[in-house]
Amino acid sequence: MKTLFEYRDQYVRSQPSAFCPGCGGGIILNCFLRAIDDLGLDQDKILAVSGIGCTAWIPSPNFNGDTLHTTHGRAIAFATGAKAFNPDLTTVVFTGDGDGAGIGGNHLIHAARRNINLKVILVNNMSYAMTGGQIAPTTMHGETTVTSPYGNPEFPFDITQLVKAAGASYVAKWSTYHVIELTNAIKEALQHKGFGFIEVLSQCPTQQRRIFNLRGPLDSLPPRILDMFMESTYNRNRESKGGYLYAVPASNPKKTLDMVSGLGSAKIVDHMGFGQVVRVDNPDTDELRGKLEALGEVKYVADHMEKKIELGLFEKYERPELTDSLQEIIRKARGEQ
Ligand SMILES: Cc1ncc(C[n+]2csc(CCOP(=O)(O)OP(=O)(O)O)c2C)c(N)n1
Repeated sequence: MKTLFEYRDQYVRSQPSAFCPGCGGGIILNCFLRAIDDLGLDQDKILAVSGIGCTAWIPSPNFNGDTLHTTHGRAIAFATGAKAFNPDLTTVVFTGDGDGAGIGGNHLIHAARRNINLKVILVNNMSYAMTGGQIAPTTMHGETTVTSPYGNPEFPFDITQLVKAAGASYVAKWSTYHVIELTNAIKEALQHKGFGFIEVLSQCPTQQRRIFNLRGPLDSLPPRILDMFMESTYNRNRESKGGYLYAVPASNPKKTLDMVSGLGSAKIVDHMGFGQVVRVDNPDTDELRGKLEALGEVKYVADHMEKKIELGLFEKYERPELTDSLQEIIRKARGEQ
């Protein structure tokens, strides 16, 4: 097993980081580098393509291989050209949710439809982060951003389902909390012949402090957001254990926490759907529900699966791939058999 320094020296160009402290970009770069290292891929035969935004800086210029930093929303279009011209290149696109699902959304669905052998890592930080945190097509309904100070009036895309429906033959979704699963998914996608898509929920302390109404010092936020990803998601390929409920406070979470003491082990957690809630762990959830509902400080009692985001592997199957079909057309056009 390589040391962190060996990974860095082999795969990362030495330079100051462009990321804000606590950004998820470094985690995603790390997972990508470990995936290519585990697979023994030649970094000189990898092309990393990105558009514009913070996410675009994950490979470019950090990755010590070929990188193509293109225009906003057009990374998949550039990558399609590069891959069609040189099918032997392992071509990986890093795109933000604004870049890939907003301005570049059309390229995304058509690449999935064509089943071109590209890998797309779409980093969903739920806003246009680089330009100040404006609403993106992934911002959740009701959330506060600089362009929705009274709450987002729109509803987001479920990008994973969109890409799956468009025909992608490998689709997975993870978060920056799930580093092992994400690394394995990148490896699986790289080995898959066809359009491979991975959506990654990523932390952006700079913008998400507003979106999720997180208070406290900035350096306390990255681990809190990672915990929030853990608390607000479940793995569709593994049964959820349960044995706990969320008490949504009527006013103050601290007051609710004090009131539930004695009903089970309880703590205040951040939840992407409910905000700050008190999680009460007690295997007898039926009895617990009655007791929580009887407390004046509890506005609502939520089931352990309620408003959770589904992660895991969503699609994996084989079907004809575009660059193979293009090569066949070239052979035919040249009169070769
Ligand atoms: C054609 C064009 N429109 C708008 C911009 C301004 N712009 C730069 S980055 C960005 C947002 C990127 O958001 P996202 O793709 O979600 O990436 P993030 O920064 O969140 O990683 C925008 C709108 C641009 N550079 N080019």
